[in-house]
Parts: sequence; structure tokens; C-alpha cells
Amino acid sequence: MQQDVILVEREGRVGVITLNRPKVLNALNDELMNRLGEALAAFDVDETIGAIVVAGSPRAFAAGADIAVMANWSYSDVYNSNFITRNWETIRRIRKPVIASVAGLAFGGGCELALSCDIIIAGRSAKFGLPEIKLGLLPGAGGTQRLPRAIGKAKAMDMCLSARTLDADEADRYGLVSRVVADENLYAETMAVASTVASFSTPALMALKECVNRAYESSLSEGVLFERRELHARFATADAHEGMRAFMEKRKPEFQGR
Ligand code: CO8
Repeated sequence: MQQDVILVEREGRVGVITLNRPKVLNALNDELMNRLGEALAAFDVDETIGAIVVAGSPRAFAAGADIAVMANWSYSDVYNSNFITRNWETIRRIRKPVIASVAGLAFGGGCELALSCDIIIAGRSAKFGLPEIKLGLLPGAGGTQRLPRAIGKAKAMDMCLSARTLDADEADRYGLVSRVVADENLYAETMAVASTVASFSTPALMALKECVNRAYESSLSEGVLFERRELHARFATADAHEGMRAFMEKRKPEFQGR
């Protein structure tokens, strides 16, 4: 029987999607990206889910786009079928927080997938690279745009042009990842972060994510204005009033997602 290319589970308010093509180090093909997109979109509209984790295997988060599939494509094939845009970018439309849990290799499209997530938690074995140049290609799933925004031009150029890989400590130092943890604790630590995030008010989380992402798309004054309006809008939500009332009453808030 053929193995499912992703595994989908839920733990409390956390939706967990595990990439599952271990024989090819989770190389990303259309089937996997379609299924990943569907699973992300389903969790995004599920009111019982507050945060989503995307994980790989202990050896590889993902070793990039599936080279065996791409090898014979022509320009017309990729242009006409809208390669990348057609199914790689679903993750950009997800409104709830998405946390990448990265052990082992995050190369090429795998690194770009992690960069598309909101928080990256790396195990000590994690290695990040954009080696597309070795194939005569280039990082085309946002790598050339998100990496310099994450770690600055000097480090991004080095990674893109020389195919330099970063280990977890370097990735941490340069600001590519949010946290580094021991491999054996990666799942537990990721789930602890995800459960904490998922316990907060979902509309507040979605607004917050939109605000932080605005920082990349706008001038400071426009971004601050956007943030201010989003803050003002919180006062129209039951969750904000519940959160503040709970603080005053020295109890845990019970958010309703309203
Ligand atoms: N695609 C297809 N198969 C792969 C890929 C891949 N990206 N990576 C590994 N595999 C396969 C290998 O072919 C091998 O299969 P088999 O056992 O049948 O020979 C199996 O996985 C195990 O791999 P290795 O034996 O090579 O394992 P090693 O530990 O010796 O090496 C490496 C691991 C260094 C990761 C090596 O496999 C490698 O260099 N892989 C390619 C990495 C790469 O170049 N990634 C970038 C791909 S291009 C890309 O992502 C394009 C992005 C731009 C567009 C974005 C959307 C597609």
C-alpha cells in the first residue's frame, strides 16, 4: 500500500501536519504540496484549532522540491501550469499561527517552506540551505525574498550564491529560527509552544499575525497605523474584555474566539 504523503493529527487545539516521504527526504512534489495546502486550509477554518504545526522527520524537514519530477520540465510546463504559485503559496493565506518544527535538512523548497511559517523551532541537527544554484536553478518559492528579510543581505547572498548551509546555532544567531532545542525534545517543545499559542484568543492571534506581516509590506507609518486600528478593533471583541477582566479577577481567561 502506498504511504500517505502527509500525516494529519490533532492534539488539543493544535493541528499537526507531518511531511511523510521519508525515502526521498520529504522532497516536495505536487501531491505533497496539494495535500499540505488542503490540510492547512482545513485547520484554518476549524474553530477547535488555534495553531498549526508543520513537521518533518528526524532526518529531514524537507530536502527541497522533487528534482526527479522537475528534471524534464520545460519553460512552458512551469509557466503554463503556474508552478509554485498554483499550490506552494496556500501557506501565505493561512490566518492562524503556523509553527515549523525542523530537524535535519531544510534545503531548497524545504527551507523556503520553513521560512513561510510564522515561528521556526529547530532541533540541534537542523541544517538550512538554499542549494538551488548547484542545479542551475534559484530559490523560487520566496527564498530570495524572505531570507534577506530574515537574516539580512550579506548572509542571504552567501547562502544563495555559494550554497552555504547553516547549522542550527548559526541559524539561531542570524535570526533565521525562533528557538533551538535538543532534538529529543523537539516535538515536546514545539507542542508546548503551539499549545500556549493556541490557548490565546484566535481572532487576536490572527490580527497579530496580520500586523507583524504588515511590517514587511508597508512603510513604518502605514504599519503603525494598521497596528493601531487592529488594536482598537480588539476593544470590539469579547475576548479582549474577558482577558482584561480575568486579569483583574486574578483568574485564567476563558476565550471564546469572539
Ligand atoms: N528531490 C528528489 N529526491 C531527493 C531530493 C530532492 N530534492 N533530495 C534527496 N532526494 C532523494 C535522493 O535522490 C535519494 O534517493 P535514492 O535513495 O533513491 O537515491 C534519497 O532522497 C536520499 O538522499 P541521499 O542519498 O542523497 O542522502 P544524503 O544524506 O547522501 O544527501 C542531501 C542528502 C545532501 C540533501 C542530498 O540528497 C541532496 O543534495 N539533495 C538535493 C537537495 C537540493 O538540491 N534541494 C533543492 C532542490 S531544488 C528546489 O528546492 C527548488 C526550489 C525552487 C522552486 C521551489 C519550489 C519547487
